Amino acid sequence: GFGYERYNSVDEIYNELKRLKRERPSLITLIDIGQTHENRTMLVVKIGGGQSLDEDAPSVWLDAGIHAREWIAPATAMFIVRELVEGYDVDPKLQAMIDHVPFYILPVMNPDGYEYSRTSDRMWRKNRRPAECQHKDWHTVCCRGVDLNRNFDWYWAVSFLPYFSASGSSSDSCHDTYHGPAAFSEPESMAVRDFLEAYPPKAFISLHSYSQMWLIPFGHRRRSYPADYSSALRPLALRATKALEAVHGTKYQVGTGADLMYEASGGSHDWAKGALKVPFSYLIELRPRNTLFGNGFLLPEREIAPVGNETWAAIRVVADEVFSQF
Ligand code: 0X9
Ligand code: ZN
Repeated sequence: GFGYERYNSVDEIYNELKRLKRERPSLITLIDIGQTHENRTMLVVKIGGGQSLDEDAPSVWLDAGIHAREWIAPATAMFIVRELVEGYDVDPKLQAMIDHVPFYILPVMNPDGYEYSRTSDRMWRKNRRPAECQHKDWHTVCCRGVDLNRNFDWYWAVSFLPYFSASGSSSDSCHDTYHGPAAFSEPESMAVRDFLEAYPPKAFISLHSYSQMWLIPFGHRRRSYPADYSSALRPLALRATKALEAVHGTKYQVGTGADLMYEASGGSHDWAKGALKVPFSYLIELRPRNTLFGNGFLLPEREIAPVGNETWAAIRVVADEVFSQF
């Protein structure tokens, strides 16, 4: 069964969300935002804000598991779901915040890929789009999957890199960063786009692993920043990561993905800021910091609670800022 300090299956996660909904029907709303290639439901849990879906209310969006193998991300999203539900009764400040600023949480954005990484290939990253075949020299190769974090309509399929790069955005369907045949070609990215356009949030946060980085738009190009990067986005990111560090001493780097890592276009957090104009948009690369101790995607389950606690402290800073501003 489900456990908050375990890496759970999609079914276990959805059953836990349904159990919470039965327990707290006035606090929780479950929203089916779409179906994947393999017909799994994409389930958003709304916490707070009353039961009606008010498009104009300020809100915070949190998604996790856009990349299949980054298991700590869905676990952290579920940890934050519990923090919100349990904190509501015992923390009056949190209650006031949630009543005014609901959270929309999509704990598993890529459920097909997540299940595939649990059952068949632990290092799977993309979704499970059916195979596309290409002719390469004298033979045909067919590969499955699109990198959903290259499939958003922000400089989609644009590569600024002079040579083939493993980390940018690839037109090769066999590559781990394949951007797909068109922007928003995938049911998962389409469902998220449609929901966010209908209920545009004030903060957009996407959970990934790993590197311990708090990434700010834009990631498609080095030295490219939104107009309010220095006045709003970066100062809030610094406050959030300070709160994070105060919990267990975990250090985060703050900056754009392009400056700190590599240029990559078509990312969801870039699209949220650049196209949807969400005021605060971030991508969080959770623990670990590096791979000195092996494969960074294989974070032991005993780290789920500490990661959950410290990440919640940081996200709460963002939500409090939305609460005080809007
Ligand atoms: O490559 C990604 O999509 C993200 N890293 S991950 O290891 N979780 O896959 C980072 C995207 C942030 N943007 C840029 N680095 N440009
Ligand atoms: Zn990722």
